[in-house]
Amino acid sequence: MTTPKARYDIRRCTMTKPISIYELEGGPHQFFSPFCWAARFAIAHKEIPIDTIRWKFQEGDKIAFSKQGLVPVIVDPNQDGKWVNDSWAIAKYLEETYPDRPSLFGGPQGEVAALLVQKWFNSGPIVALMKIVILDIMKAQTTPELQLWFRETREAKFGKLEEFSTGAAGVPDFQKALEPLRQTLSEYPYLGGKAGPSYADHYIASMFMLAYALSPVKLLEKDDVIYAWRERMMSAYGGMGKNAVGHPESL
Ligand SMILES: N[C@@H](CCC(=O)N[C@@H](CS)C(=O)NCC(=O)O)C(=O)O
Repeated sequence: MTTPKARYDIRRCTMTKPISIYELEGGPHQFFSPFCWAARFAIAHKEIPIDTIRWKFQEGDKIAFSKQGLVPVIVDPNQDGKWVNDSWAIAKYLEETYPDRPSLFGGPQGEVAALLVQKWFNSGPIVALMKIVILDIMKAQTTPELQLWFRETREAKFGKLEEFSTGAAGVPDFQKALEPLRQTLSEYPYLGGKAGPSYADHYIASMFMLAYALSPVKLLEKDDVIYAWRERMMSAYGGMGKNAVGHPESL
């Protein structure tokens, strides 16, 4: 199978002011929010430089202007400082605002397909992944207060974290949950097809970036087509994924 290089023209980046992104950080410099990563990949795909504003849980006051408390939030100085929150809304905003740049969806049909990919991942694989990494997410919080806050808010959703967590023992379940992705990537190098990555690729890659940022657990076997795809995604856009702080031993 041919593996086209992700299109990325760094020169075009200099023609547009950086978009600021409020990005969730653990310590030190571990960017672990999948939703922030999805937005980050999408901005890079549009060949727009990124200005990272580090943000931690419970810093809602810093993004109060967005009238909600979750990241990612982006601020676009090329559009009079317009802000957008929510990774999906950000992808749609970028596609609409920068139609002359490489497309995130490849057209309206691709937009619907990208939404389906997100819904699929969120309806199963995400829980399998959470079981592997949840304790690592808690440990990455930089103060005991934040760790306690993380525990309390997540235990309300998942129950006692030590019981919910499987650590590395959950890898076979996660791999099994990825079967539709595996079968698709056996036929195409990207969810965006032969041309290169699309937003559907960004979304799933962002989940692997969460794991890479915080967890030493190996999620994929080397002979898995998803492994090679993850390598391509982490190397895309100037190696944005590979250059991030994380656990190379987990790859
Ligand atoms: N649907 C939102 C989800 C955003 C989200 O849940 N962000 C998390 C970080 S991964 C957050 O900001 N959490 C802050 C909190 O729970 O207070 C998106 O896709 O952007």
